[in-house]
Amino acid sequence: MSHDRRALITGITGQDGAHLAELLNEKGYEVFGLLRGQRNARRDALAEEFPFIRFIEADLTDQTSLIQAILKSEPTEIYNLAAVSHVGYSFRNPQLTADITAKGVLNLLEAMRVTGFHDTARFYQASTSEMFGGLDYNRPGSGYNEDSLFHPRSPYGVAKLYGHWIARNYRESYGMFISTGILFNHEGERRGLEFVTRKITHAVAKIHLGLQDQMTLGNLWPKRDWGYAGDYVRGMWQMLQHDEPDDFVLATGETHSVEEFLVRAFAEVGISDWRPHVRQDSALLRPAEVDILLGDPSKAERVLGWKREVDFPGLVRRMVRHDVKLLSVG
Ligand code: NDP
Ligand code: GDR
Repeated sequence: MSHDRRALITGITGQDGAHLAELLNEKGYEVFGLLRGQRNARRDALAEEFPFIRFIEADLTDQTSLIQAILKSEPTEIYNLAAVSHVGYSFRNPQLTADITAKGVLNLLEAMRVTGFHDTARFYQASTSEMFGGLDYNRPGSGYNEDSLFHPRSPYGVAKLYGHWIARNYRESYGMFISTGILFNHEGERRGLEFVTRKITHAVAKIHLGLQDQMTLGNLWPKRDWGYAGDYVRGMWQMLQHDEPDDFVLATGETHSVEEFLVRAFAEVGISDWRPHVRQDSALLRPAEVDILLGDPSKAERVLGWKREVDFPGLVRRMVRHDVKLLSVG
């Protein structure tokens, strides 16, 4: 193997996978990406955008394939970003969510042990603010930190909590270099259209261009701590460069409602009377909602020197502008 820094990324076809692949390539890593399925529709687009990625076929639910992936890539760092990551989908597919988002983490950690890479490779686990749940009793006024109580509110959150604890358990039991990033929502122009921010900016761009008139949403009042994905993958990398493995919250320290995001997105294209363009559908409500999330990133700022660069207005602006440009071309 030529490079002395080799990263294996699971979830390469997702939002964070693309941002991280780009960052690690800039830093001189050889980047390997796990691709699942017989024919992954994202493969060609990714290969065109990032010709440096070396794809390896494997699935988090198939341990033999994970062992092969590690043997082929001989990674110095593994970033486990793969998951069923949509909260609403996890309510409809709870068992699949447990198999991938929870047990998939164990499969990958065991694959590291079987191959002996647990001694040398560093491991990042993509944990989430959804583990906190946003309830009154466990919510510190200053925002959730690494020591806050967990109370997940969805099959996704529960599965991620297993992933978080099995990762910590392997760190404590086998002395592995495993860091978990408890990341609050992060968005951007690469966000999947099934998540509310991108769904909004894409629809606002279409409305602006006269390609559609209305969008359909669920609850508008939930609040999230929304940052930019590019800032957050930098934090993931910083966690694995630190002297010691640890757990870190990445967040902006601000919280805004879905409605605030919506209002700003419409304002970007000069629409102040947005209500005629938004319909609400109870089919988009979740059996349990996370009302409010606010994170306290002070540990990551202090220990890693992590700092987010994009603020909330900047995030909405870049997403709307990107989608207007994207749809204007087509
Ligand atoms: P995405 O939903 O965009 O990407 C999920 C990735 O997981 C896709 O590449 C998908 O591949 C892959 N995947 C799903 N199932 C399997 C499987 N069985 N085997 C292998 N790969 C699989 O997520 P994000 O990029 O937004 O997030 C990355 C990670 O960070 C996720 O674990 C998410 O839960 C977590 N997270 C995300 C936050 C956010 O705000 N974005 C915040 C906190 C945590 P395919 O294309 O084949 O479906
Ligand atoms: P979230 O993101 O559940 O926070 O999980 P999502 O964008 O799906 O929802 C945010 C809030 O918006 C409300 N909402 C809608 N959501 C979607 N997807 N579609 C809609 O039409 C809609 N209308 C209103 C939701 O009810 C919710 O309150 C994301 C994922 O990336 C997780 O993987 C990650 O762990 C967390 O962020 C942190």
